[in-house]
Amino acid sequence: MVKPEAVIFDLDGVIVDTAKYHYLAWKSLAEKLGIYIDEEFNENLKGVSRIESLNRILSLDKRYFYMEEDEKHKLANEKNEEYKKLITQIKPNDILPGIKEFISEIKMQDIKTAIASASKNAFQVISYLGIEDSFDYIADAGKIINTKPDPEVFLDCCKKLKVPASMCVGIEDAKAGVEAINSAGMLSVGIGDKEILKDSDLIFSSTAEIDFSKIVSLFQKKSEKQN
Ligand code: B16
Ligand code: MG
Repeated sequence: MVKPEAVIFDLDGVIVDTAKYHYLAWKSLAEKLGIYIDEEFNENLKGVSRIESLNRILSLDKRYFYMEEDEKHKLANEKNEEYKKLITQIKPNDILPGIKEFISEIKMQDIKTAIASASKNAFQVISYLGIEDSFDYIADAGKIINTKPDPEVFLDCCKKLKVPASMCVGIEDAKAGVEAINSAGMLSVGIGDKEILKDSDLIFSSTAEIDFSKIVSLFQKKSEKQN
């Protein structure tokens, strides 16, 4: 029976809900610039790199259509300092429902695990959660040149795990992330809104709903079609 050899997880929005902290930090920076953002707009920032998130916020106000790169980096850094303060609240209990059980289930079946996050704070967040040992590999976002929706971070995980992309499953909460998994040639599992994540091979409305048997059965169907 064919089954996946690795499961590659996004971090923010799949393992832990850090979106609320990213949002608070961006909102506070945006307010200083006289830009208003709400939670609906924040959806566009999920899975997107720090600098691209800033670009999307600045594009809301024509006064900021042009800004020197140095100035942008200063602002992005300011947001990050605020974010780093906020995430000190993260505790092992904040791991999203069902994730611990899901990781134990796949590990019992000798399936490898990795983290493919766009966040340069990923190692810190994982350490606050106390789950460093749950993963065979954690990608370093600082070394990834092309961010999601480019597949680079997912392909980096496959390479380090020594598993072909076609034998991997990727789990994401963001549209850009699902696109990245699909372009990597992996089976994509979306967590969240059916409309936003409609390009996923399989969607669960929340982490509590993740069902490994459904993933395996779809994985088998997909492999049969390809052979
Ligand atoms: P940082 P993921 C992404 O993490 C977040 O979803 C996104 O909102 C954030 O801008 C990005 O990381 C960069 O994060 O500023 O901490 O480097 O969902 O790919 O785990
Ligand atoms: Mg995410």
